[in-house]
Amino acid sequence: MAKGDPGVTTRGRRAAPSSKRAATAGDPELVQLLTPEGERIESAIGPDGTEYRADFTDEEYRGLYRDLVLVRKLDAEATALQRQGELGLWASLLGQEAAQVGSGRALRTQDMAFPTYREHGVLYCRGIDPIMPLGLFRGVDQGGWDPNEFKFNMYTIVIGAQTLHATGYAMGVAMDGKTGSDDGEAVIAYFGDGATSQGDVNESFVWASVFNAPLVFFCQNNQYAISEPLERQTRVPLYQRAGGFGFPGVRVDGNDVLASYAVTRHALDNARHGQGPSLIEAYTYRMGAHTTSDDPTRYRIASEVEAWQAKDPIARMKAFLTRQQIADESFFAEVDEQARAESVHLRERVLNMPNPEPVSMFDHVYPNGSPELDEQRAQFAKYMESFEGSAH
Ligand SMILES: Cc1ncc(C[n+]2csc(CCOP(=O)(O)OP(=O)(O)O)c2C)c(N)n1
Ligand SMILES: [Mg+2]
Repeated sequence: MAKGDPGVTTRGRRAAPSSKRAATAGDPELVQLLTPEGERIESAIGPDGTEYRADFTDEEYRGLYRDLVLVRKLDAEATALQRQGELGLWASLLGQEAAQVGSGRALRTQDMAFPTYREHGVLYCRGIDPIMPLGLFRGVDQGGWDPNEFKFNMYTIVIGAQTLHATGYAMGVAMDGKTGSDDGEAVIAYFGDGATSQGDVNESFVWASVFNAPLVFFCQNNQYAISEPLERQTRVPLYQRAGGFGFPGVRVDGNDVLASYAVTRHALDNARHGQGPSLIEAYTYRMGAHTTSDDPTRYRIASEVEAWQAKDPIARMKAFLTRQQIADESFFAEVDEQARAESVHLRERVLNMPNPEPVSMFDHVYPNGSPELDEQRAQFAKYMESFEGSAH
């Protein structure tokens, strides 16, 4: 989606005016700009009094919808490929599209992202070929994209570890004097609700805070860490943890792409201007399994999933576009057709991915190689040659 700077306006710390909607009915702690029914809320007030709004052009609204649909379709294709034995594993983002597209589109070109293993939507927004994570989960490469080129680090499966990497990186950004202006750099670290119990994440909070690092901690609270429910991670809303570490926290409706965008853009801009870290808790739900190795029917009930299906991030955007006459049936059909064509293309390319030569495992260990590695490679090549001609 081509985007200049959509009208994200925020006003700092002031009391919520009664005419504005501070939150959704029933939950006074959730920044929301689009209800599950697709009703647009003009502005929302965060816990520190910040007023969030996001006014896009019609084309930008349609672009966000297209992103959501494409990201979901490609993810579904990857799940199907795993089921057919073409991928070793897949961690689906089903239900988390708005949190990822909203925050991913809020990044400016110079901003750096540190993902977990589920950020396929953010990866897509960074302009990375969506086949890249499929190569990783097919086991034919280690990820394959250049983190510096796309400003999107490698997937990290060790829970919470990337928050430390992001903190060190963000401290470096500040030390290099790259903050303090509109062109400043900001960093975003993604992690899950379960990860908030990890020492790494809490240590990152401490370091980012005391060094005033330009870092946005973006927690997708999808209610589960595999089978472990949120109630086993915390007794307080996760965003409130930030206060104890000395930086602001906000909870956003992670199924609302507009609010996810507005809150993330505001936090990133604060960071790039030298105002330090913040925590965003994107309140969402993992509608599918943890990964294709998981069976969620063992630990959660169907009615819970159904309740969240009613809050579907794509359905509410579609309802909004229809209600406001920003898009019609022909647009929705065209997006569906694009998604179908791109997923077919993805499938064809995955099936044609070459298996790596075993000796290639020695590549990329060091940027410039090493004599020891050269020796090991030569030994291994000789070993592999010994099988040539035999049926092994
Ligand atoms: C350090 C570490 N411990 C355990 C695991 C196994 N593990 C993989 S995913 C996961 C749950 C993570 O839950 P959450 O942080 O909520 O992220 P989600 O997958 O729900 O997005 C666990 C425990 C791991 N990968 N790394
Ligand atoms: Mg989780």
